[in-house]
Order: sequence, then C-alpha cells, then structure tokens
Amino acid sequence: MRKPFDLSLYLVLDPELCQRHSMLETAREAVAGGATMVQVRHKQASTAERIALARTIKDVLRGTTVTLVMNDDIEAALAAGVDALHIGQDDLSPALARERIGPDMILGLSVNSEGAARAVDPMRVDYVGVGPVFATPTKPDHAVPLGWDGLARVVAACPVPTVAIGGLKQAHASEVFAAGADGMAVVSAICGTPDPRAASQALWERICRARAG
Ligand code: TZP
Ligand code: MG
Repeated sequence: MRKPFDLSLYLVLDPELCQRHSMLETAREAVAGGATMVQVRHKQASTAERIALARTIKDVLRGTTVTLVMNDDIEAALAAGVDALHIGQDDLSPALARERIGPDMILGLSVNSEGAARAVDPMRVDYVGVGPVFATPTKPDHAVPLGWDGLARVVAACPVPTVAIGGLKQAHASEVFAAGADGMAVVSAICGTPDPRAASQALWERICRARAG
C-alpha cells in the first residue's frame, strides 16, 4: 500500500541554492515551517552520495507525515527506502519505473503539456508535477513556461493530483490553487533564503489562506 501524501508545500532541494544551510538543515527547517514533501534533487552527486543524503533526511523526517522523494535515481530511491520516486519525461518510462519500484513506492512524473497530462496512467503514476509556470534560473533547461492559463489547462487534463512548479513564490499561492493544483513546489523560495523555516511558514500561511478562498 502506498502511504498517503500531501502535495501542499513541496520542497525540492537544490545543492547550489542551499549554501547558507546544508540540504539537511534546509529540509529540517522547512519541515518545521510546514513543508509537506521533500525531494532530494542532486544532479551532480553519485548514487552513493544520494543514498547517504536521503538516509540522513529520512532520520530527520522520522515521526512526521512528510513524504521523502528521490529525483530520477531508482537505485538510490530503493536503497535509501524513500517514500517516493520522481521522474521526468526524459527519464525511464513510468511503466518501467513502476515495475522496478514495486507497488508501494509513490511515483511522481513531470509534465509540461496537455498531451503529456492526458497520457498519464493513474494506475502507475500517483501525482504529477506541472511546470514550469514561469521561467526560472533554477532549471536553465526548462520547457516553455505555461503561465496561469496553461497551468489550469494541464491540471484539468491530469487524472491524478498535481503540484505546480517553476518560479513560484509566496505571492503566487492563490493563483496556484485557483488553477486547480493541489500544491506548490518550490526550490529558490525556500533553499537559499536566509531563514528556510520562516520562508516555509510564510508559504504555508499563504497556502492555507488560498485554500480557504
Ligand atoms: N522543474 C521545473 S521548474 C523547476 C523544476 C525542478 C525548478 C523550479 O525552481 P524555482 O526556484 O522554484 O523556480
Ligand atoms: Mg529527471
């Protein structure tokens, strides 16, 4: 059985932006501030390094309901025993990923178009990351930004819960939820800020307000 998960405030860790605080410290502080999911996204690291980092974050998350996600690396996801794997359109197929991770690990997939959203198989994929909403220097090779209308269209075409990503800041919470997404994913709005706990708290408050309408 897959664990329940909450996409509301999804932190994606980036080693280059996490310089004032380590990735571990950023995760700890963000969770204290309200983050509901934490993704290890460390493109330059080896599988062994990703496993070690995920294990230390897993210790920090013990006793919470926060979902720990590994980006791309199936081997690291399995070895570290994380809750979820997140893959992109250019990674292995969701069918193959599901086969390798088994029935119990949550599987997330990035999509950038209505076509890709419609192609999502809800038997295999548990949630979708939709973006980028805006251009962002955090991911220089990102696809064409969707904007708010594009986000709403892609979200509407998705058969599973969605989390919006790409250039999102506190002030965007109401538009994210108005577009129908179930959560917002951020990198720079938490990583690299002087106080990741305060940044997460501020985002969390905006999200609660946005949800309340
Ligand atoms: N995928 C699409 S945009 C993005 C990823 C990982 C980066 C988002 O970073 P930021 O700093 O929240 O704009
Ligand atoms: Mg990927």
